[in-house]
Amino acid sequence: MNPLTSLGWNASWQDALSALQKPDWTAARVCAEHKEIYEVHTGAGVIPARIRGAMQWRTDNNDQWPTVGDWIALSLHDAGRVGRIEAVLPRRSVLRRKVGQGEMLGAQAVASNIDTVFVVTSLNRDFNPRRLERALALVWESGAQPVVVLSKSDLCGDTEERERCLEAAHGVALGVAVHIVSATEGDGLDALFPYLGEGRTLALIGSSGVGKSTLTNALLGEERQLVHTVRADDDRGRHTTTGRHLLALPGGGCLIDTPGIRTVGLWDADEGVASVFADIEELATTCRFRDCTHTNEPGCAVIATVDPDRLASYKKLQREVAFQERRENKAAMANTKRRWKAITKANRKASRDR
Ligand SMILES: Nc1nc2c(ncn2[C@@H]2O[C@H](COP(=O)(O)OP(=O)(O)OP(=O)(O)O)[C@@H](O)[C@H]2O)c(=O)[nH]1
Ligand SMILES: [Mg+2]
Ligand SMILES: [Zn+2]
Repeated sequence: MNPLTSLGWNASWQDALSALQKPDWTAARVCAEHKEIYEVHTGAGVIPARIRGAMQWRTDNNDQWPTVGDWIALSLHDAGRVGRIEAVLPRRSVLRRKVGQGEMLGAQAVASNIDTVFVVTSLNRDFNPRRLERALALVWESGAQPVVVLSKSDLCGDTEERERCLEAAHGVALGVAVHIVSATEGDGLDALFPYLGEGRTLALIGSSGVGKSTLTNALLGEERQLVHTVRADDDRGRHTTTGRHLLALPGGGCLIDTPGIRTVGLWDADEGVASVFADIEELATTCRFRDCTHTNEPGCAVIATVDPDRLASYKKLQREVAFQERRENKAAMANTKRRWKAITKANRKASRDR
């Protein structure tokens, strides 16, 4: 089989490439991103590639920069030893995170064209349903399918504790599969294999130290990703994985290991929030008042039913989304104003010159 097919290349990607009408450009997939250089898989192997007219990309939407997982149109140079990224084919799914602060706030594509995202969280003591909720919102928004992976089951000897975590995970991850694994012991991995295979792309996200790279190595069947086994305080501290890497799996398909995201930033996650809290949104339709804020209104179906902690995090996420929308609108308005100013100026000059 064509190695690119194994990585997910298919007829509809071919159509997207053909539509560019550049017979010299060839298909490739971004495997890793360094400062100015990308590693891309051409089917014949992995080669370094630069991007066409860097300045042009930079002034464009930052979000359109090539990212790990992107299918790209590549031109080959130097007898095929190096490539140049000519275009990014329209993404089918994209995982984004919030970067920067204040006025510099923006979204960064973390990985694209993913089918399934393993949201990894450690059973150890790090387990935090609120964080899981946020990560799930991010995944729903990306267009990929989330799966919860509770890791390090070997460190959680207490069955009661395990049950509690499992129940809590099911509670926030409605309709999402939850699996318990130990990557070091090899327990529970069988249940993960159905998500892998020819043409499928998997990504792993989760806090630093939860065991994403250890799981990656276990699924690869070889030690490809660096893991600090001596790290005693294994749920905190430094980030071992520093970049995102797309790795081909021996049984077909590929996976993207990511560095731990310290805080899962939300971006344009309105739909994501709605999916995670589908039950609340559903209940809200039965509140007595249509604009019920579920705070202290009489006849509120939400307060009566939903766990207060869960309701609080629902509201917090909603506020966060609303805040980001306002900020985006502001930025959009400033942009329009700037453009109008330029147009008016040009018009004035034109009428003066006439
Ligand atoms: N006991 C046990 N330890 C594990 C397991 N999985 C990972 N670890 C340990 O947890 C620590 C962190 O594992 P990593 O795989 O590097 O974690 P990571 O999520 O990739 O972390 P970052 O790359 O920093 O985001 C290491 O010391 C691993 O040996 C497991 O299933 N059981
Ligand atoms: Mg890692
Ligand atoms: Zn209500």
